[in-house]
Order: sequence, then structure tokens, then C-alpha cells
Amino acid sequence: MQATPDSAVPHAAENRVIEPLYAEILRRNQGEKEFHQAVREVLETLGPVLAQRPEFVDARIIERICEPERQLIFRVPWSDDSGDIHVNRGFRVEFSSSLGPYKGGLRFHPSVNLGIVKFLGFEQIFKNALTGMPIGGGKGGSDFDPKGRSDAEIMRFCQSFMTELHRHLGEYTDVPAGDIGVGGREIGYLFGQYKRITNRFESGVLTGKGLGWGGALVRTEATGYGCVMFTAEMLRSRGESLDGQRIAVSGSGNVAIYAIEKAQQLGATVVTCSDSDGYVVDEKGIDLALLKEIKEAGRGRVAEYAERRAEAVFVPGAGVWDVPCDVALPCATQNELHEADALTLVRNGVKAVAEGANMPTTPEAVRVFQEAGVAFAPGKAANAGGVATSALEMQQNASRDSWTFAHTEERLAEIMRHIHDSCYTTAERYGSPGNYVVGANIAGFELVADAMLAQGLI
Ligand code: NDP
Ligand code: 2IT
Repeated sequence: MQATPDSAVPHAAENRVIEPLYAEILRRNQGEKEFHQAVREVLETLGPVLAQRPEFVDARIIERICEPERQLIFRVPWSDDSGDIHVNRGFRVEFSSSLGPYKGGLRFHPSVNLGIVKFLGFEQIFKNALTGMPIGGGKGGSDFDPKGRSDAEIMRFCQSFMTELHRHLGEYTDVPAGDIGVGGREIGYLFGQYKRITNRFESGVLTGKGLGWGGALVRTEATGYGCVMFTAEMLRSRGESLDGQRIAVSGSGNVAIYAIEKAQQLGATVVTCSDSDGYVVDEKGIDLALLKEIKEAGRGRVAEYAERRAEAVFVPGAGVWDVPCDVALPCATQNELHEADALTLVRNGVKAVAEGANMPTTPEAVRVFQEAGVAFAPGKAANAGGVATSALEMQQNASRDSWTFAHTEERLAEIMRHIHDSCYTTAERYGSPGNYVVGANIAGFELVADAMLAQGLI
């Protein structure tokens, strides 16, 4: 994936507080380009709030918020089915506990490194604040590649990973969940090992659990559903709806599949999905039952979808953004939608873009959308439904209760409306009406910064 080179904060020359802070962050976190990108995107929007709240500057909130409370890096040795030994690297970055226990997913993908975990953990702080739930920010994972591994290999890897990580977790301390490469199967193996080592059935220590042993209805669907609910709110504020819209989705994992499902429920036609081999275009609309069978049951590739469905075409080695659409939902990974893609989407008449993935749109592409008047929802707002429903899972675990699908989905819809409205009104209040990036960053930042002020210098 292409990343953005380090450079000074754009438009920040006038802001004498933020520019030296960003320079110092670059100096102290060398080579962590995705972390730099995520920090820059937040800092370049904070000028107006720092001008109104000088106490945040005096208390050095930015310096503190950009430095994780704790960073863990550990060895994960495991043996494959042939008895050969492998050594991977495990990470957990416990970024902020101002609003609650550290909360955020685990990613297993060969590209994982400290900079990627830190960008994800940093985003998570503000995202979790926006949900209005009592959760701090963290993220973790490993450079382990689960592709092509047997269930037994995945289990041994998860057991080795948790053998080290367990000492840092707890329902009041740090509560991981899934992300790329970590779904229900992995959470099961991780939970089993945690339980075995600690001799505690501590349901609230992980979220995304199976429904029979402490999991919550709607958690599987929540990120994709929430992203589409947020999109519907953005369109509603412009007097439109999703009904009849043509949608391009990238990715074909957990987030993409349930974004497609909710979009179809709301009357839209989704014409694409993808994986790292290429994309599928299906003018009749994605056959979701077939996609789920290939991806969820078979752990297969989207190319197989086109082989099995006459209406569909597979385009190898390319992204989906050349396909004309009204709404674009990037749901695969970071920096997957570039400036040239954004220009193509705008030329083709896109009206709204919502990030199901974390930071899938490069800063240059975000600017293209904003300058063209496209409604653009950053991931920390649009994909917050997943972690919000994780917090609902923790709530159910704490009260030893379980809620119905309908009740939980209504809670999710309420939360997404709340996030939309607080981003919208915050952007207006700080002089950038319609700018959800400004709204999300400032609304999330204020909540965390106020808690930090109240809790003293820690
Ligand atoms: P999955 O592992 O279920 O699916 C990931 C999808 O993205 C797959 O289709 C995968 O294709 C594709 N992908 C991953 N890495 C790359 C890459 N480097 N290049 C091209 N395609 C890639 O993960 P999720 O659906 O859970 O996560 C997708 C995104 O959503 C991530 O950015 C994640 O951080 C974010 N997110 C997830 C949440 C959740 O609850 N799961 C919550 C909020 C955000 P392939 O199989 O070929 O690798
Ligand atoms: O990026 C994310 O918000 C997630 N992967 C979900 C985190 C969670 O704790 O549910």
C-alpha cells in the first residue's frame, strides 16, 4: 500500500503551537509513516479548539495524547503442522485510558509493524470517545500471516500470542477484539487460552466472542451496518436517502460483507467488492448469499465469485474505484483510495464516501472529495459502530444479560445517529460546516482532553 511521505503539516504554518509539536512527533517516532499520517490529520484540524481552550495547550494535552501510555512488543514462537518453528512479533499499544479500559482490535497481517499499530491505536482513542461509551483506546496484532494456515496452526499461534499478552489484559484494564485477520475463530482460541492461564471465565476481557459463550448479537454485523447507517444520516442531512443508490464497496471481509447487507436492506444496489487479488463487478447487484458462502464459510477469494456467477466479472490486480457509483465505501485497508481514484469518483458523480476501513483514503484524496463538495465521513466516525457494539457486549457481560438482535441494532442505530449529529454540530460550531473530519476530530479530542484535565498529570 502506498503511504504518504513525511512532510510538514499542510495549512499549519500559521499555527505556531501545532507545527513544532508535529515536528517533534516526527523526530521521536521515526519511520512510522502511517502513525505520522494519522497524527497529522488530527492535528491539522485542532487549531480552532486550541484557540478557544488554551488550558489544553498549558496542560500539554497534545504531547501527552500522542505518546501511548504503554507499548508492548513481544516474541510469538509457534510450530506449524510439519513441526517447523516460526517466530513472529506481537504488539499491543495501550494508548489512552482516559475514558475507560484500553479498547481496540487485534490485526494479524504480514504488514503489521509498530507504526501501523500506533496509527490504529491513535485513531481508536477519538473513535471510542465519539461513541459516548466508557472505553479508552488501544490496538494490537502481529505480523503473522493467517492465509493458507490450518485451523490447528491458527490455534497454536493464538495460544502462543495470548500466553504473553494475557498478563496485560483484563476487563478493567485492556479489552481486545478482532480486526483484519482476526474474527470469531481467532477470538475463540484467544479466549480459551486466557481462561486456561488465568482460571477465570472473564467474559468482558475480549469482545467478538461466540454467541453461546458471552458474545453479543449484532457485533458481527456492527461495523458494516454502522457505516451504512452513518452514510444514510449524511445523505439525510442533504435531503437524500440510500434507496436506489448505486454503491461501490472495496474489501470482502467482515466490514465489507455487512456494509453490503445493510446497504441492500436500505434499497441500494452494491455493484462491487474486492480482495488483494482484484475486484468483482456485478451490475445486477452482489449476490450476498454467494459471497458469504465463498468468504465466510470457505475462506476463499472473490475471483471464485465471478467464476460461479454469470453476471459478474473479475478484474485482477486493480481497485474498484473506476466503477461509476453514487456512494463509495472503502472497507479493506489503509491508503487504498488515492488522489487519482478520488478524481475518477468525482468525475463519475460520487455524492458520498464513508470509510468502513481505518484511514483507507489518502489525505490528497480526502481533499479532492472535500473540495468537490462530496459528503466525506472519516473512519473514526463512520466505522465506530463495531467498537460501540463491543462496548454493548461488555455491558451485557457485566450484567450477565443478553439482548435481542432488534434491541441491540436499535442501540447501534442510536449511537450512529449520535456520532453523526455530534460531528455535524461540532464542525458547524468551529466554523467548518459539513466537514465531518473537523467535526469528528474536535468532538473526540474535546472529550478525551477534558477527562485528561480532570484526572491530573498522569
Ligand atoms: P477482514 O480480515 O475480515 O477483511 C479484510 C479485507 O480487506 C479482505 O477482503 C482483504 O483481502 C482486504 N485487505 C486487507 N489487507 C489488504 C491489503 N493490504 N491490500 C488489499 N486488500 C486488503 O478485516 P475487516 O473487514 O475486519 O477489516 C477491514 C477494515 O476495517 C480494516 O481497515 C479494519 O481496521 C477496519 N475496521 C474493522 C472493524 C471490525 O470490527 N472488524 C471495526 C472498524 C474498522 P485479502 O483477503 O486479500 O487480504
Ligand atoms: O478498528 C476498530 O474499531 C476495530 N477493529 C474494532 C475494535 C473493537 O474493540 O471492537
